[in-house]
Amino acid sequence: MSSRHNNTVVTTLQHHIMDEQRVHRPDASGEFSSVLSGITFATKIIADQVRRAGLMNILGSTGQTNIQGEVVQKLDMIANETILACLGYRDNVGIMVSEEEDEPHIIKELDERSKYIVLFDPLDGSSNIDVNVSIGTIFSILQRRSDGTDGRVMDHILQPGYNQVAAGYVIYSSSTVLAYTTGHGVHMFTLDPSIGAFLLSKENISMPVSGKTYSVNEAYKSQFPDGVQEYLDWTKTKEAGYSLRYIGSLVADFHRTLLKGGVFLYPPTQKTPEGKLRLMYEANPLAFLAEQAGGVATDGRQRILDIVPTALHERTPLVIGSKDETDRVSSFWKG
Ligand code: AHM
Ligand code: MG
Repeated sequence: MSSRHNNTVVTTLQHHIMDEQRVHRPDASGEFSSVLSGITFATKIIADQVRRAGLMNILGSTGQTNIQGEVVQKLDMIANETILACLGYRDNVGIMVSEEEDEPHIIKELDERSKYIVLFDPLDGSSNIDVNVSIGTIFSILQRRSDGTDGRVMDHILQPGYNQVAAGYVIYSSSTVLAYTTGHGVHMFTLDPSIGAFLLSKENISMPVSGKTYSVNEAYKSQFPDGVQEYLDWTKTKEAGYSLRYIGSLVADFHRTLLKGGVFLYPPTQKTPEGKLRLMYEANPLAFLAEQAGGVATDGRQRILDIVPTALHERTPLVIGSKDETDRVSSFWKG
């Protein structure tokens, strides 16, 4: 469903989700669209808060309280509470899992009505907030399992990434952009702040098959496995001719890799032998998007989406990006 404006077709995210449901899930009840629209509503509020972040510091008299005497909260806590508030009252969401909280939020008993489990990193890359660098929200949606759980909450949550029914991210940057997939391609929307709507900007995105950009925190090189170090040495040879781009904000580094190609790596280090990034709400959703766009995501050993999680906040090494570039990393490092 789209509108025509000056001979240009304008499609809102809401309409896009409804159209997708009509084509791919004609029997759908609309509950799933309602979960997605809850998330997008929250991200509009977060985008507004991110834009005001600098002002909040100015308005806060001591750094502790703002001009109304309210406590100035950290933006990542605001983002967390915003998502919980926007999704918590929806009948169809049973459980929410946030990077900011140790335990899952059990909102309702999982049943036919409240069958969705939403996992999210409310504000990824938050160390970049104070320096005006892009940050983002990442989300993953699972459905409760229909068998073999005896009602155990963790069994419903700890599902491999290939079970995701949707995933996406929002990047708060020069513009606010949302990318999502439900397993039928990756679609991108740009927020028009004047009307408060996400408008379709790119449909069925393909990640370039190759791209001579690698993205890694190379300061840790001496701590990386030998194969990764050899790969990084190779990127600097004349024949390779690569460029390095590293923002230190996963959503921003992934967004660039999705559109321009290349590879992002966060390998194991001596300090973080399991990797730093979280499987369930960072690696899994981005891996789903990468694969839907024709890219690849592994932990060096296996496909990210095949990993069976054993803990809520489990970490994983991550190699994600263009097919040729991730293959190249694998030819040096087997994980
Ligand atoms: P966060 O979820 O606490 O923000 O940490 C995750 C971030 C990612 O956005 C980014 O890719 C990575 O940490 C950067 O880590 P480092 O500073 O070690 O390079
Ligand atoms: Mg994060």
